[in-house]
Amino acid sequence: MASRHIMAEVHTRRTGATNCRSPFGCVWSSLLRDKSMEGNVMKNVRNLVTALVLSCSAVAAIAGDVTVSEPWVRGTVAAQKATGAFMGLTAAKPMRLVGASSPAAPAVEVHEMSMENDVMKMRPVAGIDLPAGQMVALKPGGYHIMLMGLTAPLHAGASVPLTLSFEAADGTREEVQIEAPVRELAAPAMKMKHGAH
Ligand SMILES: [Cu+2]
Repeated sequence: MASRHIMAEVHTRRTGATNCRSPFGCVWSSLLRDKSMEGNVMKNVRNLVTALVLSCSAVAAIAGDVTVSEPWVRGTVAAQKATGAFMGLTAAKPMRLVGASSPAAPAVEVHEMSMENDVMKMRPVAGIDLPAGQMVALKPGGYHIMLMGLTAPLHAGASVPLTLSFEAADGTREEVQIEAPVRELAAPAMKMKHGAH
């Protein structure tokens, strides 16, 4: 069993602003590109950006055989006890997401949402198969990680630690720890164009 935490910079450097939801990550990326920014200004912002770019670690974690991309958790209102976590999962070899846990919720299950007789239904599944090299999306209306019994409301700006458990075909387990940023409850499910903010 391996448990690794991957830092922001790898991802930021790899994918740049196009795949980065964090506005700070965008600042970082544009600084990398903007060679005209030099001297004191650059020095001053560098420290700031170094700190801020850590927020980008939420965007992707690459650990062992599974890459987690753009995780996020839907924000909640005061009395709401459950919400969903969403992300892209890409496995290097055939793997299976078999479970998850989080300090934010005592019960965490892998769920599937589907239409049954014109009604949207949600049910726990034993796992989600991840074919080699193929991104499987956990998204609203489909697979998701259900956080139940939330101890506190989740607001944008916060992030939720999640430990994802994967199982390989030979039965070996692997855990990946991520931080999923919270998006406002009303946040659109669709990916926003980067120029929008
Ligand atoms: Cu659910």
